[in-house]
Amino acid sequence: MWALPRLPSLFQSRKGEVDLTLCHSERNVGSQRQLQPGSIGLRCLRVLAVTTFLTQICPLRSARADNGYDAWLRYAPLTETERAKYGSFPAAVIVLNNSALLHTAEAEFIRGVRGMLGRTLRVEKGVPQESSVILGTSAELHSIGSHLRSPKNLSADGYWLAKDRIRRHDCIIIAGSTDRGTLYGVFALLRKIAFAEDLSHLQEMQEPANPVRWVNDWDNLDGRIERGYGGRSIFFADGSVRPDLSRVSDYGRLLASVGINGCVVNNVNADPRLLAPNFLPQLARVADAFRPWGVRLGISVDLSSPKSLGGLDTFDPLDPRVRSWWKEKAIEIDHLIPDFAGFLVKADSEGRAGPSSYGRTPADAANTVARALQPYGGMVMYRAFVYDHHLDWRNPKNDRARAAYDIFHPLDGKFEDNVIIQIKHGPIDFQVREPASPLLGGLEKTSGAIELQITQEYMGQQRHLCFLVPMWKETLDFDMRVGNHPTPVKNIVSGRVFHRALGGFAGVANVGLDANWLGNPMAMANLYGFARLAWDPNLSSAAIAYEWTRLTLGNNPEVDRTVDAMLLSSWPTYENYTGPLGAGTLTDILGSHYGPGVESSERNGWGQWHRADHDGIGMDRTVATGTGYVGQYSPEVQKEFETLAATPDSLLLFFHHVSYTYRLKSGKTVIQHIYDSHYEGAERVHEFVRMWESIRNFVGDDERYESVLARLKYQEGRAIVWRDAVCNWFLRVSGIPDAKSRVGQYPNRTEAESMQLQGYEPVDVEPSETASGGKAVVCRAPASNCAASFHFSGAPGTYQLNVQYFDQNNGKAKFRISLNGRQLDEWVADDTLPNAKLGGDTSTRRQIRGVTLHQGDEIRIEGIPDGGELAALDYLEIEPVSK
Ligand code: GCW
Repeated sequence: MWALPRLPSLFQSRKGEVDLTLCHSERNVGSQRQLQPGSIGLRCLRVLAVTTFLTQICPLRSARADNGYDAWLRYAPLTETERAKYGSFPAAVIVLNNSALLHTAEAEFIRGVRGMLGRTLRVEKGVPQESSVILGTSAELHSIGSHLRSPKNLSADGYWLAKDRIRRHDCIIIAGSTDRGTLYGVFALLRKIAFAEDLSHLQEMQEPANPVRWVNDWDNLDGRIERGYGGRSIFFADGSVRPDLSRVSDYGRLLASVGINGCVVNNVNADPRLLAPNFLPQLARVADAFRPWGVRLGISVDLSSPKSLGGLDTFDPLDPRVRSWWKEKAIEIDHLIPDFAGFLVKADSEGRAGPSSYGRTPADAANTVARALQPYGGMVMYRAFVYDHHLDWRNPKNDRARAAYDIFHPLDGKFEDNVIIQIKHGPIDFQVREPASPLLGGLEKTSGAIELQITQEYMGQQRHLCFLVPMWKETLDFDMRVGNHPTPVKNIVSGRVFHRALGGFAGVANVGLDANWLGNPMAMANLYGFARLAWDPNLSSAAIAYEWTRLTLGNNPEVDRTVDAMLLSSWPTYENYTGPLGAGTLTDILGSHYGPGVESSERNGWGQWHRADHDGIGMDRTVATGTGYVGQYSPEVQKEFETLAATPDSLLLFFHHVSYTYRLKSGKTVIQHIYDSHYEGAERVHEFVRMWESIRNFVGDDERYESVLARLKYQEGRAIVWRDAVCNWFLRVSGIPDAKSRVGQYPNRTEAESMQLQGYEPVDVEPSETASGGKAVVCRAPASNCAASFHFSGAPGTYQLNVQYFDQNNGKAKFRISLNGRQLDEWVADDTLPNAKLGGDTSTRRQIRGVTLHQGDEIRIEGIPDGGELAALDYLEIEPVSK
């Protein structure tokens, strides 16, 4: 009998004992909670003591299980000790106006306080008659006390939190510059309560650094999401807006809680149908769902719409008929969505239509659309991601990295005031390491926004832990030295450096219908971190990690320490086992952008070249001998990158072509760094698993605990796939062996093709480095059940068995492994990895821990194919368990 992989049963701990914590009614908040007499938790304990029919009598556990939906807004009950700090917390809340936003703020505040402090606040009107929480705008505060004034005038969306006496009553004031600011203040105060902060001297003012704090979602009208890894669209299905928009409203809540004020809901590869007269009312429903949360709706538009949708014979932005078409469209939209945020435009890029068809510039196009929106306060976010993807790779002077600056810098000052140039943070495309895009320092008379990618397209697609805040911080802190002055990117995009009224952040989020939004609860740290940086780019990575961990996993110091350490080292770790020294993510750039594919970026027009060959690696982008890209930076920055001597190791291969034996500043050769970093990265992921396991008893929620653990174990195996593929490719191409004799030598492995095969047949895998020894075995018809076996010949002892197999996405093959005829494990290869082929995307590891082996033992792996999936095996590794 084949069984699906087993999760631990609800009331069974890993040791097979009954887990008492699971019956805890307040289990989300960690281990420090005390059971109260008569509490459900204590009742459960009693019940557990007398019965074995646990699941029938203590069903609370699953009801409380956290599936990640509430993300950082869990409002989990504080401990009694923590609650004691809020003994004198007001019992009433007074709301100073009647707007929809303040109703939201009031309801949210009551919800949060009820969850964390267990009290339900009364709603009162007018001046306080008792100790109260006051919600309103700074202007409205005067109506209840003329002395109530925020320390300075708040800018848009800012808020003031204070403790003050009003008519002899101690009150807590949450006052925004606008209603939206008040809502943000509510969320900020709730965060403080979640952290169990003392509020007795509350006095804080906050203003966002950036006026534009938007997310972009790349959703298609059929419900698929481009580069989305968290399920299907929350906005669209089957060509229309979904009938039920409750997820949109909950998304609005999540976004508002961290200060996001705009959301573009459809793919930048836009479908013109979105602007059709019968579609706009549907979009108005989305705007309605967002509005109570202060999130304005924006949409991506296809510049060919006047022709493809409007029936004109042109979409030339300078044609008067095209201009009128956009004006009419803007009127139509304003009628339905009065607070419309604006249009996002991808044009002349990756096959999208654009002004170049008529010999016009991006400024011509952006301005035509911007003028149409101007009367209604809408903006145009025009993406600088414009490049030729048919570049001639044979020409060493060609360089995709140059494109954004070459195209947009000459247009500086030619854009309308409501145009913002949205610039990807690096000059290529969300690679694991890139320098800051020179265009971020190249627009002085035009507003700009930095585009960051929250969805982990090149960063492990949410299956790998990769906290991106430290990477984003490097770009935000990158000093462009414009005019020889300190000009960090964060101060340019905020508008401060060049005195622009607009500017800010756009983050590609791509949330989906999965319960936890992004497909992995840990990935939500990136959405949280993006928003917090958009609000305040001076926050440190550590502070953001700390906030997120406490809000998501509770206030347990052990959990905080461990998870923060994992988060903060996860990006360098991912970099280590994927793309070293600025060479880019060495992934399959022609396909999924997921697994290793070192060679895929070469000899094609996409321009993500690293130019690795027999002699060396790296793109020469210098002014002296290379593509001249370095010349796009200010003179002082040029000095950092023009010479080998000055360039930091981390970006060496982005800027220079060097031999494999070139010695880095670290003292290592390039090739040895490539080998070592891949081994270090894989080893670190192994530690992540151990770290997560060490906090099992404190995380306090089995569903989340298990799902994160499963992902980390998967990542542990994947890091080895990456390590081996990249190292073997470089070994083959450079011919230089690993000084530590690891690469290409795997003494604990038995290749499947060298086992005794029944029904299985060997096949070559392409590219060859994505399978051990370049080969796998597959179970093909007429066989319907295959086996590979061999006899163990090593020293007797305890081992971990690692079965390397391929989990294609076109079937659900089954595997079983047995020792001397006794089954050790069985599983179904039912993951939905982004490929149907054997190779770097699908190679997966199954670990079986703690197996005792003696010489001559027979190990047998059986596979049953399903659909197109051929139960393919790569190798078995018998790993000694370290003492
Ligand atoms: O990185 C590339 C992605 C495309 C995306 C494009 C872009 C929406 O692979 O899927 O298209 O960037 O940013 O426009």
